Amino acid sequence: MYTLKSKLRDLYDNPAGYDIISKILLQAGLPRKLVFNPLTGALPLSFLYRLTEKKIGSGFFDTLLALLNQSRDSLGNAPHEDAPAWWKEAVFYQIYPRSFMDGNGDGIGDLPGIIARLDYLKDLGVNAVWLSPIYDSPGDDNGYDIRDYRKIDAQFGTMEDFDILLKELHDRGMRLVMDLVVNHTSDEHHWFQEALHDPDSKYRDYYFLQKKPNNWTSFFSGSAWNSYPEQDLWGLHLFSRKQMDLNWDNPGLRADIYEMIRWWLEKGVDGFRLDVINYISKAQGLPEGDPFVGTLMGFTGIEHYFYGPKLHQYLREMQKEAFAPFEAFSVGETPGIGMKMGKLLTDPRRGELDMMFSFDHLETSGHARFDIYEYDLNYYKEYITDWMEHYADTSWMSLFYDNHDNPRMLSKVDHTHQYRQTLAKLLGMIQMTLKGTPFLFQGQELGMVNKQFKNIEDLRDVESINKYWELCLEMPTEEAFRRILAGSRDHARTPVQWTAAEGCGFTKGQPWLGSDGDEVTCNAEEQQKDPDSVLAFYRSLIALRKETPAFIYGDIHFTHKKKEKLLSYTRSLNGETFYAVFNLGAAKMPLPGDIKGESILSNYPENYLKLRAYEGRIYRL
Ligand code: ISL
Ligand code: CA
Repeated sequence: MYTLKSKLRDLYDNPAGYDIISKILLQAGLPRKLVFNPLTGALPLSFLYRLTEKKIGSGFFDTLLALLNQSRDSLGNAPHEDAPAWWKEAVFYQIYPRSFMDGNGDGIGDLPGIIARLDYLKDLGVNAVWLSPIYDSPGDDNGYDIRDYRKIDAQFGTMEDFDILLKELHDRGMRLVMDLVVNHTSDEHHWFQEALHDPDSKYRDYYFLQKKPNNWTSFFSGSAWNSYPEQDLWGLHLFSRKQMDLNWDNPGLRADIYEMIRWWLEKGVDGFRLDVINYISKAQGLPEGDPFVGTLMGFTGIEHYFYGPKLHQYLREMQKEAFAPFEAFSVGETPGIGMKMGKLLTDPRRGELDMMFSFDHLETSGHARFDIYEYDLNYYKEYITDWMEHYADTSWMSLFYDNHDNPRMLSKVDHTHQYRQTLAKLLGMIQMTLKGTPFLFQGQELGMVNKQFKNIEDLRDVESINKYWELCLEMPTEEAFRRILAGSRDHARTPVQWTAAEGCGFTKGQPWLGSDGDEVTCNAEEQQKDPDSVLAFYRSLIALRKETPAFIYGDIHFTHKKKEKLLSYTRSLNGETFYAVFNLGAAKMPLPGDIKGESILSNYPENYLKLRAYEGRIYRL
């Protein structure tokens, strides 16, 4: 049993303990280096308790100890050889279908639109697509609220369009990974409708419908409970009011989900990205959330489901029942999961997930998504060094900066966009040469940046809109809007900038979410013709990665670990070695003295004796 007398070091030996304590300390704004300092390990947990009591409160420590005493999984640390797999060799491209390409002029991207742009993806060199949800949905959260798992949403097209898309992708040597949203369904799903209206329905227990709510809050503002006065019931929704959480403790629900997964895999889909998959197991009886944890993390109740008691069990079951028979690929979206818990989820010997998306690198220490601050890439250096050394020894890492839930990394690092092209190329160079599987998000290859939305009417995202009105209760509207601009998911959701034309070459109609005119200077059509463009650079980078096994399976070794703002590492395999060096800041710095070999790629035109602002170089030794 862990108690307040346990040494921090012993708590750190528990994967959940390690991740939670480091998360709390980082959240509190301590530098990564300090958090991971071995000297603090000899202190007892009570020291942290005394140190923080006034701010943290004993409830937090009770919660922490309960979580640790419940999760006794330990890590087998023996590193292993990487077994080859297509998804380790792939470069993924995430398509957010509403915003990728509109085929019929209604202003909303669709499947025929995607099909029309497949040659663009082929030319870019990516060989796997992750497609965000295209299933039938009322669209409260742009498709992450599914009404029918086996139907294509009419605004995206038909099942016939889908079959064509899958075939056309496969014909071009590309794989298709779909989005699997099984933590919740739309409240319009027939399971929920029957559950709500028929007390004897077998679906009643598929959801959390009960007489009283608890104090949990929703990720999209307010309480996590809907009241249904006619039925005298409350229903749990961690996300929007129309996204009702599924009760995974019900075996019938799990069987239905696995059958649905197999149905898609039988169609020939290559795998799934599993939406908030770490939230599926909720603590028995849905206990009240600790107020301190709620304030610190921004969401009350999260400790009772972000790493729930049966998570590992359900993932193993899903792997066995649905994925394994098809040798299908799985990548979990796992917000809040840190490095060590992540290892438990993705160590290939445990049979749970192939890969996961951790989000620990998306904000620097002490910051959250809606804070206004500039991202210091030195934080990424510390993060990635740590993960490569202590996670990638047993698990295969996903590498990404952007997705449909976050502002563009390019803009987070450089608010003024002074270094736009250089920085876009630098990020790509790092992503393509680290060990792991790169996931590009649409538009990243063009250097697309955050949008200059003018006011809340310009935004469409349920999260931004709810949060805006919540913030307006506490601060002037201008300030509330500034905060929303810092973190809005809509920055990533504007149409892909295909051409300079009105509608960005994305639509002949009125786009569902407008651009701000940036397409005039940044678009695919112009960049196709320009050998110095971000697009051309990504094309070379992807080609380099695909033709160089050392960048895929090669060992990684970091150099100059203590030098601020310098990220440098070697990749080597079968006698072939590459050396990558990156200046992570705007100030010039001397070239590291240990550079040898021939420079094969740089984001600056000619060689120079220093590393310029955000300059990166790759050498072949
Ligand atoms: O917005 C967040 C919390 O404030 C993010 O953490 C995000 O909700 C989280 O990463 C989960 O995202 C996924 O599930 C959501 C959906 O809205 C996102 O688009 C999806 O990627 C609910 O399905
Ligand atoms: Ca359309």
